[in-house]
Amino acid sequence: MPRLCVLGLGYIGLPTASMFAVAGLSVIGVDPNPRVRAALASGQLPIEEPELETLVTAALQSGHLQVRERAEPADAFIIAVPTPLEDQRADLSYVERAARDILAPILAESGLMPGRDVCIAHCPERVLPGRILLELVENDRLAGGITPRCADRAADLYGAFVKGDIMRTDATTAEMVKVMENTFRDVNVALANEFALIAEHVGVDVWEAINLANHHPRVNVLRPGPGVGGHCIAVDPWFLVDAAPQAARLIRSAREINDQMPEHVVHALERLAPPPASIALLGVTYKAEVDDIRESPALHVAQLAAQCGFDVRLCDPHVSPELAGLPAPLLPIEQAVRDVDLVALLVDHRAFRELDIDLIAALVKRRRLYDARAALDHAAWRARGFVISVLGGRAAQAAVEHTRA
Ligand code: SAJ
Repeated sequence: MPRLCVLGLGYIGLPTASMFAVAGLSVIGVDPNPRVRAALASGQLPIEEPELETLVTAALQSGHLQVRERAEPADAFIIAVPTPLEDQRADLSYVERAARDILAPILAESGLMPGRDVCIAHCPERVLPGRILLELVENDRLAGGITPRCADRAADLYGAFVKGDIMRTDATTAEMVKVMENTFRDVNVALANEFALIAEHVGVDVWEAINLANHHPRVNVLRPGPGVGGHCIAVDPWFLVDAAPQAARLIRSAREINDQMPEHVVHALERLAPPPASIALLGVTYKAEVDDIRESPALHVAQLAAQCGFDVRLCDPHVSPELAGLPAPLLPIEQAVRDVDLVALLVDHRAFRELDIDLIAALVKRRRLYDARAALDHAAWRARGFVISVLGGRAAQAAVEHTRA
């Protein structure tokens, strides 16, 4: 069995390293962050992901996965490090540093030729946070080699645990496919968000309209919301805009529409309870049931609301209270809603959908609710006397009139 070294033990590197280890490979998992290594050493997970704890525990207990600060000699290396967005361009410095650390000394000392003597491939990860383990195994995946032989070698490696098809291509096409997939989703969410804005103007409930439209056999409108976040969908389309600014017009517009949604939400909040009203924002992460706040639209809403003069409190059971740099205090639900003028749902975590409405009604100062995900049981909230406004909802305007009256 080959020996493998995985650089980066984050959302992708940790599940990938563990999968290979459980499949029987000897895996060195490398992360320079001492907090990540300490968490794993004490049996804690540095990230939240369903079923991951069981997999990582099995990998560590088998002895096949060993966690280290630095890379060690191996037959194959997988680089799984971040590519954050800097001024709408990818910051590749982590990838470059990892590649330099591993490859440069080997190539300099040995005179080996990339593609001939050392195989290099790009195998972009396309798993969905929340379903990572299932999709790592079941999804079809890309092996993008810098030569056909490199693609074959990468496909052989991933064949250790992937059940989906492993499709061979070149490295650039592999990256184009990944970015196109995320752009496809971004543009489709933007369309749903644009429908929501239009529906508010014409007095139609967008949720009802989408539901009806989706009965058409070739239509699948996605869900409007407070914007698009996460480390990929909110980021990848900019790479296409950067590569061909003149051609990427629809893609740029979609990005702009999604990026403007937090502002739209804050305007709706202002209409329901003008600043300096106190407001409890439910949800900080970029989507439901994850702990990831990268590019989170909920965070943008919180920042804008604070700038507008709202007295903002945040609540998110998936986010650690130790997290620094939030724009407002992160509080348990009872403290977050106590004496507030307005409660706003930004992320449809199950914990919020199952809230004790009587408790919330008893704690708030004024019973006003904004639902940016159409995720709550509005009849139940209304029965407790809440005035409700829903993003893209017909009731939005009526609620505003009612509040003014
Ligand atoms: N969103 C909506 N409405 C929707 C769907 C999503 O507002 O109907 C928002 C979410 O709230 C979130 C954002 O879009 O803020 C992205 O969420 P997501 O669940 O669509 O996707 P991610 O970012 O968690 O994962 C995506 C996936 N890509 C595609 O589905 C094409 C995943 O397969 C990729 O591996 C991942 O990006 C990645 O890392 O590239």
